Amino acid sequence: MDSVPSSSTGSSPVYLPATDPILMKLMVTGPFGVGKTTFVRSLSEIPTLHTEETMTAHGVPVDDISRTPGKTATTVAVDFGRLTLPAGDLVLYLFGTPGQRRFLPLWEDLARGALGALILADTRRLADAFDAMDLIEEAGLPYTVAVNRFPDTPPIELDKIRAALDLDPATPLIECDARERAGCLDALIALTEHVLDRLPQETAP
Ligand SMILES: Nc1nc2c(ncn2[C@@H]2O[C@H](COP(=O)(O)OP(=O)(O)O)[C@@H](O)[C@H]2O)c(=O)[nH]1
Ligand SMILES: [Mg+2]
Repeated sequence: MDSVPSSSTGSSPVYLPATDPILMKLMVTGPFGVGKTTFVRSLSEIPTLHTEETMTAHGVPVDDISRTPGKTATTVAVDFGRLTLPAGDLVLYLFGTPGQRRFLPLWEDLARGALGALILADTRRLADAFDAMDLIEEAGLPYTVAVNRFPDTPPIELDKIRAALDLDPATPLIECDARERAGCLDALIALTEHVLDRLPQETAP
């Protein structure tokens, strides 16, 4: 690949490939506390942009942190990161959304121009993913569901999760740990392939 030097660690800034890369805007969405910010942070090859605000007692009635007791901040606008896929010709711009319904107007802005979405789900409260699935389906975007593995969850059975979420057989469903880059990368590659498969031929790169 004809490109300027890039990082293989995924943690330091890189330049875009010198060849004409294909740019793709993707959303990373799902309920509050499911691991969206962690996911974008794990994958980005540039320093990520976050809009995290400290959670205070005012949020207690509306933001349930019982499943993520270590969570002290919440996204109020966007997480932003960038990832060049290993082949080097596809550059993904990742836009992580807030999880709470009260940020819906922002969410709609973030969806503009996106080609697909990764929806994170937590098996301890699977039904919370329906909100994001509804929004993404209304926006007409292809999506992939990634089940973020938390330590106190029973073994993940993807067949049962697929049935519980009533996923279309063509919708990719995979398991990851939002803190580990390799699994996050697999999730994003699955989404990217799904998006490319669904682009009309005349607009496909
Ligand atoms: N054990 C575990 N904790 C996670 C995982 N992903 C995120 N967390 C933690 O869960 C909390 C919520 O994550 P965050 O990324 O802020 O969720 P968001 O609200 O969806 O952006 C944080 O304290 C993370 O450190 C995971 O895969 N496993
Ligand atoms: Mg967040």
